Amino acid sequence: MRLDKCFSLILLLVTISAGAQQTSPQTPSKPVFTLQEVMIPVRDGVHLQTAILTPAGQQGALPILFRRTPYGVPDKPPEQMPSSMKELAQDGYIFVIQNLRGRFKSEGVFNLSSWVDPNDPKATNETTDAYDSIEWLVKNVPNNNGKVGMYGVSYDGLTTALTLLHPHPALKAISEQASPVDQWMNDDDHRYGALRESYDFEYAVMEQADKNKNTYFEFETYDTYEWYLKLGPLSNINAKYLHGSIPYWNSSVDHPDYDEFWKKEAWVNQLHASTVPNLNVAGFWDQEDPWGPWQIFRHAEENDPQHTNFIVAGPWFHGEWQAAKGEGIGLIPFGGHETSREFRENIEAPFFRYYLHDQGEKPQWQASTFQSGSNTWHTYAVWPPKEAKNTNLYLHDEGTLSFSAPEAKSEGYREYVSDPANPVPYRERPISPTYPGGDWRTWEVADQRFVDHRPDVLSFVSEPLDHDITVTGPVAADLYASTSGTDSDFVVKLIDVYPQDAQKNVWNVDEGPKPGQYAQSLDGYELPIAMEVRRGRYLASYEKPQPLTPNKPTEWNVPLRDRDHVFLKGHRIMVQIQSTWFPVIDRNPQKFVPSIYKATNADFVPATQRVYCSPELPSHIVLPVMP
Ligand code: PG9
Repeated sequence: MRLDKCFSLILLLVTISAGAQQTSPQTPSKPVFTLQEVMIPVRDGVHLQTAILTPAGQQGALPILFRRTPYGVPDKPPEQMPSSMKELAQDGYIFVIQNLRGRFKSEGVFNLSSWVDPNDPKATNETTDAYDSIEWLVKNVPNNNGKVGMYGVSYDGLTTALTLLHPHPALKAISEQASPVDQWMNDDDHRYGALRESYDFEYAVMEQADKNKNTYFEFETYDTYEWYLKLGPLSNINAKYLHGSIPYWNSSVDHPDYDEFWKKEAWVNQLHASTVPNLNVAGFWDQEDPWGPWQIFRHAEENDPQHTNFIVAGPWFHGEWQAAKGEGIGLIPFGGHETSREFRENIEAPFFRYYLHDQGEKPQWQASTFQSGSNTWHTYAVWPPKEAKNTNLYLHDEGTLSFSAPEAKSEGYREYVSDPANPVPYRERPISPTYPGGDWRTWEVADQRFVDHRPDVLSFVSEPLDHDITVTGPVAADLYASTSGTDSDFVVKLIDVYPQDAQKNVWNVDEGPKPGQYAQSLDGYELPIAMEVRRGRYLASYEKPQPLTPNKPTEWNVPLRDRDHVFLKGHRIMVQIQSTWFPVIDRNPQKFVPSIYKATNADFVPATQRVYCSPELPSHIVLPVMP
């Protein structure tokens, strides 16, 4: 497989192919695996293209580590050991990689779907395809020890996680990593019903335009902000470009609300027990699937008497834990740690070693994190830790933030005009196409000073902290806000503002980073810790969108997901609020229409937005603060 055909760095790293980026220069160049390609038959007669990588010189029976992907399998063995596999390979595994049905040489149709119908004995889906393939593998792969593990990031994580619904008896352990679970509610395609416009469109094209490759949509301008703005209403995507040719995009258009189509896709709602030992892995700054792993973890927790359900989270972008080292994200260093290597060496490899090789110990914790801010590894007996105490951080109308509730003294609100004709960019322009670009990976840690001067972005900031504040567990915003329109979005960002003297800690290039040192001046850097959007039409009901009453203050609960971060002494905490986040989130017309996919140009209107900060309407962030 050619490297430039791979859609993301992470999948590049996970995918086995020989390339300088993926190999350790010290490793010898003799082949480390032999490769055999087979077509595995599944229950409906479809054959799935599968690459089997057997360690060169294998002695004795080994477990199988299986990965199922829509992105292509290797056609030749790697000459050197990919760094992302080194720690696992040291224990000895037969690695098996399979193309999903309908992708590349695998027969059948690729629906880009997570629907598993437990009541239809004839149905085929990713759960049954995994089951049938494991059945075939344990019977046909020479010298396997009868134990299978599965793992993978993102789509490969989804196919791993879907085995939880009906695992094959030989499947002894899995590590689901950044799997989505409900594509209307969160992760790749929507956030509580708000469309992730650029992602949903570009990804569907990538996977469904051509069975035999990953296709990058050809934009007429490099700055996709400009392209999406000129595109206008969403209906123009099919009218001008796709002409109904991409099934998944058509499904998005046909199902704007949380209807049966999306509820069937929300496979995690069928999961109520830990059916196979599972190491869930999540990135705090995962720009694609930050939410799914926590949902899988929580659903499996409903019934986990053997304690086989674990979660690991770190300050990573999508799949960064498979990078060679993981020493930082964007400009933010991890205090000298090689977090990705440390994760694989100390957590992932021992996990599979215990369940597939019967060696070592079971993890003694339920959750393990690499905590940002303090740059330290932590383990927790339960998640969220019981010691964390929910503490309200209030917004004040003079633009400040504090732990004291607002008093009745001034106006009690702040306001701005949100104009869909001039939306706030989600990252600094030019915004390159999502794939195969590099800047997409780290946009969630971009310095938010690039927007805080805009009149349609409200900033609230605390005094410099006189002690560290450790936030561990689920964070949420509770806003009281109104719009002069009949539909609207509110985006909330929780930000760590670095002190103005951070530059004294810039590291010496010859010596490399030491804890607390930065790659370049981070003076005043505004580092987002959590960001999310809510769409007004879905505040009352996800199934039946409803117009908002103009200018009526309404409570907006904005979940900001699980976190583990220390706001250090001397830093300040900031909250930014805005009503557009483009083009990662489509523009809300701000006038209620039955379906935004059918909105016309005339429906997009400016609106005056108010955020209340009064004793009666005290907008605040809920922080789980550790003692
Ligand atoms: N985030 C991608 C994805 C996963 C599952 C469904 C759709 C998209 C991925 O990186 O694979």
